[in-house]
Amino acid sequence: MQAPDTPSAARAAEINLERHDWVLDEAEALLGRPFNDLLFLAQTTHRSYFDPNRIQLSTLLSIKTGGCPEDCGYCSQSARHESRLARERLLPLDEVLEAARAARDAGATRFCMGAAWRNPTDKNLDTVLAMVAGVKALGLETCVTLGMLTADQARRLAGAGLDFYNHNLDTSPEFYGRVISTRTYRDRLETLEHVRAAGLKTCSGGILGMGEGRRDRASMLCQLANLPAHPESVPINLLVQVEGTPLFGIDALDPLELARTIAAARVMMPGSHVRLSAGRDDMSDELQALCFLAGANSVFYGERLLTTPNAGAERDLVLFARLGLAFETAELPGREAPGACHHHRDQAAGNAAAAGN
Ligand code: SAM
Ligand code: DTB
Ligand code: SF4
Repeated sequence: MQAPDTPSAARAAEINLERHDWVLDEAEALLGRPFNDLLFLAQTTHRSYFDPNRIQLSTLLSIKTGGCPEDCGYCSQSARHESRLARERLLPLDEVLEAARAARDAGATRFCMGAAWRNPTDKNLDTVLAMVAGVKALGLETCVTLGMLTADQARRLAGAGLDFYNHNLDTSPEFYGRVISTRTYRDRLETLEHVRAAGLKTCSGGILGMGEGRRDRASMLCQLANLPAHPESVPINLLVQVEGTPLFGIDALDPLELARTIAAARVMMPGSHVRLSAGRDDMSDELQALCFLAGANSVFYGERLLTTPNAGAERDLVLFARLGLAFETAELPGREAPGACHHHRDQAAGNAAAAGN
């Protein structure tokens, strides 16, 4: 019989736990473990919760671009920065549904609609509710990110059949004031409370590479993991540097810190989908592979994020085929499983063959 204090028993005790009592020193120590130990723990944890060779694909659409009154230092859409994108109107329903259909046909299972608002007005929300219903009817999971929500707005979104609400904590409470001044960390936590209370699934994560330190990354993960329920979806974005924003030109993050943060997110929120989110366009295939090994099991899939380019479906299908990664399917009635769709399988196989595999 194995003594309870052997390394393997200790390791077994480290995984399979969904905890909500992380303390900052502990999370920072996790992030700072020897790289191989951290990745092994993350991959072992990942395997006890998920099929390690399957990822979830979400496609983004900006339904209302630019002219945002908030001052988020990373964002191209703030009216307060020199980057100032042209302010556009809320897209018409038919354009949104056309984009959703294309995303579904390309293999995505979730369609995420983002609006450059501090918060939606009730009139705008009516329009979004129609979009949610229309996108759902196409057999896609739905996610929206519209800024701060009242409890009543969250309930109305749930009533329309919305699956996920995305609202990121973005960074640690300690670093937050260096990035955003127009809304508080508490405001963000309150919106997440409303989302949970309405019975919506939560999508919440943050951005790395904004000049924060490892302790900030650990602190952000503690905030997420210590929520009353782990967010079902945890997007980890790498800052996309946009000219004219205050964070443009900041030193790039060591890519291994991204892999470490993904691994720690996997260990701390073992049952959540961890999404390797913005920034993939500038990542090597090898760095992405390392992040999948660290436990990332979701990506934004498609040609664009909200206002900047994404890695693109063609490149992704080759990469997924090279890694033997299959797509997750949405458990929604009336939709064909993308992994089972001949078009994608053949396309991925053809692309991989062209890539010499
Ligand atoms: N306006 C709403 C809000 O901020 O609550 C929703 C849309 S906003 C663009 C959604 C999230 O995208 C932000 O919270 C941030 O985490 C992420 N994001 C925005 N610009 C980014 C950038 N340049 N690089 C990485 N992530 C970014
Ligand atoms: C999230 O965490 N990342 C997405 C989504 N949620 C809304 C947004 C990424 C935006 C990247 C910069 C841009 O395209 O404007
Ligand atoms: Fe506005 Fe959202 Fe951009 Fe902040 S992140 S400036 S709230 S669009």
